[in-house]
Amino acid sequence: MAEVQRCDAVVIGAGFAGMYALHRLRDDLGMRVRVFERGSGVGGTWYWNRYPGARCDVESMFYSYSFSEELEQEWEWTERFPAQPEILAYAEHVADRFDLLEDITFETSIVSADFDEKSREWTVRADSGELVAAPFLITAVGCLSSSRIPPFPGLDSFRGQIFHTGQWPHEGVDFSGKKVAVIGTGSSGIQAIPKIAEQAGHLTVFQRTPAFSLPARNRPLTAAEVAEFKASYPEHRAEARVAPSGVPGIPPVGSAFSVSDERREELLTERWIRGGTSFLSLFNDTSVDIEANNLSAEYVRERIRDIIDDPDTAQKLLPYDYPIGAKRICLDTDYFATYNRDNVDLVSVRETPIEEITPRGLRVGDTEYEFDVIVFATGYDAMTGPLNAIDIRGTEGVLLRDKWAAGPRTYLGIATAGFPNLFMLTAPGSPSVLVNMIISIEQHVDWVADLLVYLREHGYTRVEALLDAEDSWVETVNEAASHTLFPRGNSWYLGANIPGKPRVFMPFVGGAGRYRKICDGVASADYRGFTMSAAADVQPDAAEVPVRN
Ligand code: NA7
Repeated sequence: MAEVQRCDAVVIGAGFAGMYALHRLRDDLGMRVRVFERGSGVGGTWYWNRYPGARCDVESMFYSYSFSEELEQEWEWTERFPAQPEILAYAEHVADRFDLLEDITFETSIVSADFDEKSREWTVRADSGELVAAPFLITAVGCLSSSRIPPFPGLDSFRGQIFHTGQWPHEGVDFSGKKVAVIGTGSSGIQAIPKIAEQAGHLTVFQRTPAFSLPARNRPLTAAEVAEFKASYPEHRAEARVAPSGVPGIPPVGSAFSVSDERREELLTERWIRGGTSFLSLFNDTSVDIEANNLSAEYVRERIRDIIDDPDTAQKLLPYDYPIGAKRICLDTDYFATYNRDNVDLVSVRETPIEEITPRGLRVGDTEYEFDVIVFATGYDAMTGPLNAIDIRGTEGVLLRDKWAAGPRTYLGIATAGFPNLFMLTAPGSPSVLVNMIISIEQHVDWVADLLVYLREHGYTRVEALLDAEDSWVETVNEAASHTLFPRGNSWYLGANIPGKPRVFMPFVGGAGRYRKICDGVASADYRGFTMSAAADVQPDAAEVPVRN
């Protein structure tokens, strides 16, 4: 039986959330923290997603930590939208600069976490066999970290190479001269396809649902731009924290119907040329009114028709299945133009699905396609997947995934009744994936840190979300989504990409700024919706072993 190590908090995951949680709890609160990370390095999403073309769709100057002015000033972003290698280098720089590595155990997954009511401790078990007990457990497992290859028959029979965009080999993949398939046209496929097409002998894209994609218009940042931005970083950050998307934007001009057809076309064209996701926030009714939405959607369809030379291919690429923005909007660089290349074909698998993977390739209906390489850009078991993969047992041994069998239930997207002293960073019920993730992460970690200080100051050792508060928050999250067009897309936000997954809209659509206010209101009302208690009856463990250093 492995000896149980003890510390003050266990953090699962060393992506941006886990790294900041470690820094905040250890360096500001003086806690002994152990972090466990599945990968061999920090960076989370940006550690795993090394596929060609991987890039963030939030602008660099905002997709970065704001907690350290020195860090803000010393780091140099080079492009408008940061590419994966640069974000990973940034994460590694942060880990070095703040001495995070010494408290992170890499290449180790947590397989279970059990709460013991008597000792008021979580005991986590790692796949290495290591056991660690701590009063607090913080999950920083990411929203898109359980990558998914659909269970196609014959998958193991393929004689070529298979890759998933979310588990890309560190040494890269050489596509030169090869016959390549990409399955999936979400954000990952749309970013990878143009890059793979440049190298491959031949590329065939298998598309089930055509996606809306906007031009990123990525470009190098100029030294003057960066200097100017850095000179007023505090103001930019203050704006970002209250902005709905966690990134300051241009205010909407009003309803899509408040302007003439000509003016609407002009405005949409301006946004199309500007690049990025601000196209979607031009009008204030795009995300709530299907008629208004369709005006922006049709504009994008028109651009696709303009770009694609072959009308049949254009027809296949036109997105009609869902309102624009109801599935995650994609940003691309030359995605649609890639279909004009001689070495690229598009196969629609909407009517006739991929039936099996064969030793030589894959089969759609009666047609077998042969490949050297198959790239799965088929997405993730989003948001709940990484949490449900761990046996997290709360009071009375209830498993979190059983509690969530009909869909995730949280209070504020951070805690859940029956699981005391557990904080889930950017969990379902928080804005997370709908906004700038780093803003969400900092807000969550800071809020948890303040709560931990509150507990300490009041002598409390146990905190748990109340069921009523949770029910009412779930209601708020559902209600917010129901006023939008989000539920009309078969998206991973809804769990609709996984057969059998409960169809529940998981993120809070009310915006980062509003969410922050709600959380602050809860804190200033003595953490309304939580029950807390002191440890009068808990025996401290005499054999406590300090873990740090
Ligand atoms: P997504 O957005 O979930 O996209 C997955 C894609 O894979 C999507 O086009 C799916 O089609 C397609 N897919 C999934 N299963 C199949 C099968 N069985 N056959 C054919 N096609 C399939 O994942 P991404 O990795 O692109 O992006 C995830 C997030 O990462 C993204 O939103 C950003 O936030 C960053 P479907 O649309 O379901 O018909």
